[in-house]
Amino acid sequence: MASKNQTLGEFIIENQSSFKYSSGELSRLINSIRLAAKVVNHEVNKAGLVDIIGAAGDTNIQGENQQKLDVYANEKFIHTLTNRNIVCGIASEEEDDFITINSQDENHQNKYIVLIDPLDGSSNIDVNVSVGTIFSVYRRITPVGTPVKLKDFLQKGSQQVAAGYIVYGTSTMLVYTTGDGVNGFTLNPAIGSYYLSHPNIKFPENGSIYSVNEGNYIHFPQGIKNYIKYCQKEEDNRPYTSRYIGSLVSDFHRNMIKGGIYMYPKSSKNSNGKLRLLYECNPMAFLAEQANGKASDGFTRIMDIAPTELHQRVPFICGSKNMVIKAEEFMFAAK
Ligand code: P6P
Repeated sequence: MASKNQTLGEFIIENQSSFKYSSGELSRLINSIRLAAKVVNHEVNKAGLVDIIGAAGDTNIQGENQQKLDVYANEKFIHTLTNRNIVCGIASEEEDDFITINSQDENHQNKYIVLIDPLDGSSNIDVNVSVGTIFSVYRRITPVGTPVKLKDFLQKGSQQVAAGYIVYGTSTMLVYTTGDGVNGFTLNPAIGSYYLSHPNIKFPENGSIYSVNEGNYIHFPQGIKNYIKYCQKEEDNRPYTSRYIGSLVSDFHRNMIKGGIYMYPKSSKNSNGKLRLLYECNPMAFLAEQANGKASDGFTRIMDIAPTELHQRVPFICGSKNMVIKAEEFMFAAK
């Protein structure tokens, strides 16, 4: 049983046996993410002080300006995961293709792959708004001992063995699941340890916060427009409050604690929405469902979507179960 103020290290050891693949490798994987997060946190927290912010000049496969901190975070997570000799492959929002990790004994014995958005919400870096890292972990499906293949990365979200995020906010938190609930750990920067601050987090089944970029309203599907008007109607416990940080991890985290719904729908500008299925929507959907929430594209459970490409986008509706159900009702009614 988790006890408050337990360190992340103690928690991992205590709960390792409950993880059905408990071989210690996943624990070492979570530990390596913990380490990389501390290093990235240090840079994020001083971003305004050194010339590490601002566009790196390059653009990534998303066609977005790569902020230097994006590049830095990407390099740190890839370096840490590679050096710990734990994974056999990595896919990242900042990398055009997946990376094959040749295990130090060159025989690809590692059985986990990681997909990562190293610094989500990076457009907020220059304005001192919280950003986050999102990660998703699978067991490979191609034979151990061979180089990973694309199919190892194109698994449904329901096959994830772990997922989580780090939110670099007013405090730095690591929130993750291995399929046995969601737990949040807060970093004590003075000693560099994470402490269990939010054991067994659950989405309130109902909420009164909706998060969506209403600047895109005229481009939304009619079902989303109708749901937004429902949220704004003076009736029952509505109108709801609108909160939109522009950083998925922060909006998700607030909604999970307080209750709420986050939406990034498709639009006439983004025909499949903006968010990436593999390293944004699937990990957040795994966390949502483990916290008694719900995640869909408006019609289909996110973790049932069969991926077809590494950087594919999907419409994303996620949060308190009854709010997502209501939004889906509006989507089906307008179909
Ligand atoms: P928009 C950040 O770029 C991100 O991927 C999410 O973290 C965030 O919720 C969304 O995009 C913001 O996008 O188009 O509203 O600025």
